[in-house]
Amino acid sequence: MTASPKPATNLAVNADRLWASIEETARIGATAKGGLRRLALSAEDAEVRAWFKTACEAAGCTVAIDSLGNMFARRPGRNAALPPIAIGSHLDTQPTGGRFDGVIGVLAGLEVLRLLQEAGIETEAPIEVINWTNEEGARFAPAMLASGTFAGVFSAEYAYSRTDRDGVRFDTALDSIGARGEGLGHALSAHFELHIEQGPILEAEARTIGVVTGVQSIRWYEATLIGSDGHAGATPMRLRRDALLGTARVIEAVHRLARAHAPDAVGTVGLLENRPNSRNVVPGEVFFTIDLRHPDDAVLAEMDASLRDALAEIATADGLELSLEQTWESPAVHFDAACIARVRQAAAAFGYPSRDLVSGAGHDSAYIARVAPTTMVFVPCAGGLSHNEAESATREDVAAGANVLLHAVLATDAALTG
Ligand code: HGY
Ligand code: MN
Ligand code: MN
Repeated sequence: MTASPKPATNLAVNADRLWASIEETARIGATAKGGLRRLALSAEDAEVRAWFKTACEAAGCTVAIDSLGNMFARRPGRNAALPPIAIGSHLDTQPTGGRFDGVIGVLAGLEVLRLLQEAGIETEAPIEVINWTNEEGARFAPAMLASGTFAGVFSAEYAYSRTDRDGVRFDTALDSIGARGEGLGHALSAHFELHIEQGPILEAEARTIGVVTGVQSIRWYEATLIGSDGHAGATPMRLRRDALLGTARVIEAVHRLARAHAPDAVGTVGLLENRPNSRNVVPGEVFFTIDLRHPDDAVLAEMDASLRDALAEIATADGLELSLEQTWESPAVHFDAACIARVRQAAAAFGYPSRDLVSGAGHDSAYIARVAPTTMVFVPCAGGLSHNEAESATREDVAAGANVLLHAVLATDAALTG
């Protein structure tokens, strides 16, 4: 490939081609309501991974897979000694997920590869588009498990040992779709991620681009309340130890705790297994999860203490046994100032209205920020809706986000060349 002239600033992605790729991959794991079910390391995940590999190879890349199944589509640059500039996100989804969460980040990366190949532009550094395994944490907790392992936050053994709610281990699932590659961890010159905001701010303020300055703090818990199974007809109310009633009180307490730290705190009980779950048995045991978040680590630590007090009080008052384990903590993240500035400049160069914001959702970039200069680009989604089959974004906004991503990457490459 011959050296090419400096890319024109009016270089823009092919919006139709990018949208067509989103539509094409949306058929893999499509749900009846127009969403996606592509759980990590499922057959649907395997199918979209194969699609992604073929598309990247057609765009002139080599595709490597590491020991966690992370996929790296690398386009060579002039200087092979430079670590690649990465564009990463995820192709796995929630069980009733949307067609844009994670997907636009990976497919916008593919569009950048296609555009550079079409325009015959040779960058100084290699460009690497990454599909991070199991970002959602819906099947294997915690979220961002594979990018966290790449960043050295978790050991590979820990990641492999994580099981889904059917008891299937991560490594067993990885091997079941032939997604276990080799090696773990390599240098990156930078990491950029395009994502829908998954919240209401950009749409409400009619902004096209979110300049993401960081990610809020997250804590996940697993809990079990144990009471006593009983006959729904013959057990007097005063003698019951109803674990589901206790769980209902916990759910109310979690909501009260988040409201007490409004407007930034959020709290969710999202997964619940009621046992024996029979219509005429007083529930004797409930397993459930708690997700607490706040932009400030110190406030989240206070919320943690209040949560523990509240749950202990409920268990005592209802005569229940409580086991509560914090299973994940992802501290607040501040992204790289130079990368943020390039996103801001690229948005301004295209005349896209933008604003800074901190991500409410977790992302692979939160962990990759520990090992490489990292930031994110947000675009609006309708009603701020996400993790919902009705999730939607416009073709224009997705293309705008991809243009900002493209030029932030090219500006990074120019800085590396300089
Ligand atoms: O949980 C999250 O914020 C992300 O969707 N994994
Ligand atoms: Mn996501
Ligand atoms: Mn998600």
